[in-house]
Amino acid sequence: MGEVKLIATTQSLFCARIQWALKLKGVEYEFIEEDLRNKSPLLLESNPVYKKVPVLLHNGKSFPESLIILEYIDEVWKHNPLLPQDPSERALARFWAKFSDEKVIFGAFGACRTEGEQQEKAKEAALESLAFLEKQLEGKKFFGGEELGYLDLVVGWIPLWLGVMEEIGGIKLLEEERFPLLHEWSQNFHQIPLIKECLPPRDNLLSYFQASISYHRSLAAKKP
Ligand SMILES: N[C@@H](CCC(=O)N[C@@H](CS)C(=O)NCC(=O)O)C(=O)O
Repeated sequence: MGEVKLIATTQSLFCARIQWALKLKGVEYEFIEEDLRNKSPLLLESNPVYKKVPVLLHNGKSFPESLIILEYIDEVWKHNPLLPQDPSERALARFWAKFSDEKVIFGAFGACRTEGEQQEKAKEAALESLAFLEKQLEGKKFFGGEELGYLDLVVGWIPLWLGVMEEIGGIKLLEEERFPLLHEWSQNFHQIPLIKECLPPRDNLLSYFQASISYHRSLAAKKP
């Protein structure tokens, strides 16, 4: 199937989902750690458009954008399918993945990095987005049904990354009483050995988000 390399950082939630997918498929790969403060020529050549990680290198080609990479992996290594086989379910899984990346991640980060009245507004919006995800779990163990699937990997940042953002932001979004299904899913997902294997140490994430949230708050404080 050819050599597989992943340009990534250990702290990135977008990169973790690719590692999980490769592990679920049993694909051997080389992890190339990128320094995002001093981007390597390899990253700049492999993803000249966005210059972001993750990038998957396979058979002389480079594939950026984590959702696209997940689909590519699923098409090349067909065993342990990630996306649903039914076209309508597949389309909906893609819809919720896009929603999660565009609304939930940035909504949650927005709620954690703001303060005061702005934070209240951002929190309301983030809670509304999380409620949509909660509904997707009704009657299911995983977003993919009985087995882990594409959408589980996409929202797999929630158990660790959201917890860290909440801690630094000083707010709680994923309350157990409000989101019982997401809460239970988070706990189950986090305990899966293959998932745990690729999680960055919590302390690293804490210092990473501490710096990022302090930076955003200082910018906001300077605004007239
Ligand atoms: N939509 C992209 C987002 C990737 C992304 O934002 N990666 C961050 C790391 S978490 C990055 O490379 N940032 C570097 C930069 O913005 O210059 C994906 O799904 O792959």
